[in-house]
Amino acid sequence: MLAAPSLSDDPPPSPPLAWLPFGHGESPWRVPLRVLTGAGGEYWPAARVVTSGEHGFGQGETVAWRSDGEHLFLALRRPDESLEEATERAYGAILAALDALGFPHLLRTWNYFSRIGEGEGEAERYRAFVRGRARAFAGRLEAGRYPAATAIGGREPGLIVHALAARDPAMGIENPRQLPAWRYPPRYGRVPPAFSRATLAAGGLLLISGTASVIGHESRHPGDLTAQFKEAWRNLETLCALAAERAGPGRLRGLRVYLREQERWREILAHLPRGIPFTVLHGEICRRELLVELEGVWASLSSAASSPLAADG
Ligand code: 3EB
Repeated sequence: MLAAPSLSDDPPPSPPLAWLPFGHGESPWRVPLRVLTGAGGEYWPAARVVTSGEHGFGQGETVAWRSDGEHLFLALRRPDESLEEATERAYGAILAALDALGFPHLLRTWNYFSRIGEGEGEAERYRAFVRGRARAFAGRLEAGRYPAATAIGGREPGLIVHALAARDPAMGIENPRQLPAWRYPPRYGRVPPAFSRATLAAGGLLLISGTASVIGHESRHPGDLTAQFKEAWRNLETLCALAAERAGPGRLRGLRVYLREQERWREILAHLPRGIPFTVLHGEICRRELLVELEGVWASLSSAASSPLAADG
């Protein structure tokens, strides 16, 4: 069973499914964003003994992987001079690794690249990323089976993709306050984004996508950080409530907050709920008017009870 990740300053003592240090550096496992406040990394506990390796694919793609036999974590880093092509190749390599290693169900991805809002119209880098991902998914994954996702801009060159996959399928969860991203109208891009608002993994872990102040398909509260935070929070809570209908009561186990204007992190602190570990990271949200994005993992209490982390809450 997939256990909730923990925010931590140090790598865990026993080999984890994944240890993702925050901040800049060479490793493909790094989340290449500056910590504004909070823990220095995130670890995903392993259910069993961990194996790891690297998979090479055509055109120089290398995917680093770690697995505990039930779940697979992948990390890939590559140049992004042509972001659409880079993304298509990256996802092609990831899907090939899932096939080769026997974890067919993609639960969650994180995508980091620089200058996400650069370029006008279809030339915008975020849209190029969206098209590349759609091309890789075409014929292999359909709406309703898309992974949860985050796509966030950083300062480091290159495309970094982290992905979590399972042997068992997960359920895509959509937010009734928002249009599914794959139904976004063409004003946000000729090709709509292929991600689910959340996925509920077997065993009761909800992996919540990057969640912003979007209602329907429209950004709300442009320029108002506090109001955006509160709207995004309501979106996040809505997804947790839907998960609880399926998996029983639970709680949020950890939050990442991505903030566009790094000097404003103190304004966020007042709004963060007590008792939920969080880290605030400096990141550019894909729409220019959005100042903040949230993501988190929610776990049903029954899943928490069998998790190695149950004692530390
Ligand atoms: C939104 O709600 C904000 O393209 O993978 C959030 C999370 C967003 C993931 C993605 C985009 C993605 O549309 C943007």
